[in-house]
Amino acid sequence: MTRQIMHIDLDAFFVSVEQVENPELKGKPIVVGGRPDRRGVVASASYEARAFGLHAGMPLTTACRLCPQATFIEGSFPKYRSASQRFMAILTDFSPYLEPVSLDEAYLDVTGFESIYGSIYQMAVAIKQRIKDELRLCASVGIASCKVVAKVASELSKPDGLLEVATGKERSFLSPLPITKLPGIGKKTERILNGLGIHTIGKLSAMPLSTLKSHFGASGEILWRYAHGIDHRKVEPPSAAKSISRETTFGKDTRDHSLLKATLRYLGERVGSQLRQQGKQARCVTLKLRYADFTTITRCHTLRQASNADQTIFDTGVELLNKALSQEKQAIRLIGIGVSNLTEPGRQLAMLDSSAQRLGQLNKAIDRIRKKYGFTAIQTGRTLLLKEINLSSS
Ligand code: TTP
Ligand code: MG
Repeated sequence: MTRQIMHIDLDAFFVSVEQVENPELKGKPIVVGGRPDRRGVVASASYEARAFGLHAGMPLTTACRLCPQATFIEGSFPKYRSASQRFMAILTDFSPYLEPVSLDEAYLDVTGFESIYGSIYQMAVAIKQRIKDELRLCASVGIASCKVVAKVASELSKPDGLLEVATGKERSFLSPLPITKLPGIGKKTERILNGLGIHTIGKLSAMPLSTLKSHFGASGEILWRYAHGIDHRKVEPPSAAKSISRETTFGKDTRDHSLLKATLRYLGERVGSQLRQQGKQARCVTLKLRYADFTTITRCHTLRQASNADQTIFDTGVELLNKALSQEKQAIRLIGIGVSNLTEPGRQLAMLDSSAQRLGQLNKAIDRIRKKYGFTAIQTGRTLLLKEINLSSS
């Protein structure tokens, strides 16, 4: 059966999120990445800025020289992450066969969905509309029988585009396009191919497989297949997380044990909360420390019984911390805590152990309050110390 794959990519993602927040920025050359006088590169440029030659990866100083009238924005990752989560949630509503590729890009396997939406094209129109209605963002969509052609189609349709390549037309669609449109062809491959007189995907597809292999080894065969519009890669939903962790860097290196423990409690509660959200328990707790001289250590402890209780995560973390502090006297720059070896909860065991059961109920109640009023709505005594300091963690 012929597959139907969609590739969806948001237009000028970081910039567009900024424009939603501040509509005055719409229709103007905007750059997200940092101030023009700082080191760093362009992360996202509005299409108006691209007209001046600006693109992702360009040094900010060059961007400023080419387009001094652009507005330069530092950007805020948590904001983009949250927009990305909402974007992916919309896509999951349309098909469970979702493969997120980056924050603003995903493949959907939509084979057979035409019976629900009338056609795959109509389905794509509905997806774009929901993204516009709910997020005020523009997405470009490519539809084809395989991933590589769907991706090339969505890129080509940008901005606010929708392009469907009919099954059987993959090769004729790709043929006139410059080789740089094919995923995987970077500057170096382009140079070599140009040296061989190859500038279009059509020319590339006419090359003998053996010649491509002799120049590019194993990736020569992938190039040859992509150029023919052949790509058997499946849309792979992400496998469940194997570990969960949180860490934070202190504004100033510290030796203050109370501060270290309060931070550990806070980070541990975030880990515990995510663990319970996923309906998992963990067997392994890991502490991470980075010292003033940047040496980094991790220490882990395997629990006798899997747990998702904040108290257990914290107690284990503190034990590991105390041991580490007794061995190394340097000030600490970063502290982190994580859990791994995740399992589905063994309810039977928890029922036998009434203290584990009580902890479980307590954590459930805390999670409910936090879901309603925000994470810091309820705080354990130890983390109150942190009220004075920045609670951000990554
Ligand atoms: P892209 O989808 O590559 O770029 P874009 O969404 O800004 O523009 P387009 O309309 O062409 O899709 O990347 C998505 C986001 O990822 C982008 O907004 C910023 C971030 N990013 C970087 O931080 N650095 C980079 O080098 C690139 C390419 C993207
Ligand atoms: Mg994008």
